[in-house]
Amino acid sequence: MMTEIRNDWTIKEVNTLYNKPLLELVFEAASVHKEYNTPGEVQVATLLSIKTGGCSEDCSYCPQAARYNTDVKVHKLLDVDTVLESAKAAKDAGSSRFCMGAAWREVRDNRDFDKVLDMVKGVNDMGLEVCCTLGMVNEEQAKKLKEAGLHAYNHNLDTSDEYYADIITTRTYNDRLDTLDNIRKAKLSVCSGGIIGLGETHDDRVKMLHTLSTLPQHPDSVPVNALVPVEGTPLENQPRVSVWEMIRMIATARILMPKSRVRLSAGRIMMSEEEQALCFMAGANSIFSGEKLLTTPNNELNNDQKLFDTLGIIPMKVDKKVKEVEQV
Ligand code: SAM
Ligand code: DTB
Ligand code: SF4
Repeated sequence: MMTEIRNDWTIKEVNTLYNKPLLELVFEAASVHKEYNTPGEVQVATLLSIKTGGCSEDCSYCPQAARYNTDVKVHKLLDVDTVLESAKAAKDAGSSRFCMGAAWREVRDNRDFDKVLDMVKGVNDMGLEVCCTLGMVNEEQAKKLKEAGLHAYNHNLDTSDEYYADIITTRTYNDRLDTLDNIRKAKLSVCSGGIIGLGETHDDRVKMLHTLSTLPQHPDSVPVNALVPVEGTPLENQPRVSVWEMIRMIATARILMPKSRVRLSAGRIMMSEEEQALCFMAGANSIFSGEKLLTTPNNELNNDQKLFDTLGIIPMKVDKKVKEVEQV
């Protein structure tokens, strides 16, 4: 019998899973992963910052907030052609998903949004899965993005409801959940996850995983980021999280949300090949590849291809179906 897909997990159950002995947890996650996905298939996504820096928000981890003094090179929205060239290069290099990020608090109905809609159309026409992360959106904007050909929208919960106000004061957890609702209503694929290493407790991680896995539908993708501490941000001196904590998060997410793509996201550049292999074993089946995430360095595609060869991993093909994840 297949392990059932559930969105009625209790905090206690999530807590018990999260606190299992690590190897037992990884073994269970690997078994669930094998039931629902093709192990050895990993999605390769490429990120591009289409509008960098100058953001009005105060997310304490983010180098793009205008109020912090960081080295980020601020630029306004890129031209459509420049973005399409980047998308083509990503496709040629073997990426199947192209994700465009903008340092905006929210989408506004103006000419910049029209330009983003053109970018979405162009990238979709290339046959790539297009993803955007543009801050908060209302239902009408989400629908416009969908009509332009957008496949997925990334909007992270980042941490627990309780810890959120310690990290960001310029918006609330409910604002985040409302945007996730709007994305779902527009029938876009939902991408939502979080960051570890913000100074949160284990309970905060458990609560975030509980919130994600009890949404009306599991997010289709769940990025797990390790904080990249950036000079000039309030979290610049946060100690690096141990790789074991990343593995624990990935494995727990995999068991809670068997069909979602669990993405080993920021922080991968700090990991050895062996450490990454353990993350794949624990159920991670998506990565960002390419020399940059949004503003910080990332693993080069060439090296990732070598690692894939070593581990016998095959890059996932484009899949534009929005999964209707059946829930009980
Ligand atoms: N402005 C939009 C928003 O906040 O949703 C989109 C871009 S924002 C940079 C996308 C995500 O990047 C954030 O939600 C956060 O999870 C992640 N992020 C930003 N800075 C990070 C850092 N220094 N380390 C790890 N993840 C980070
Ligand atoms: C996600 O969860 N991680 C990516 C993507 N979604 C947009 C962003 C990570 C950003 C890391 C810091 C930077 O490069 O600016
Ligand atoms: Fe702005 Fe997004 Fe960075 Fe927050 S995470 S400061 S909203 S770009």
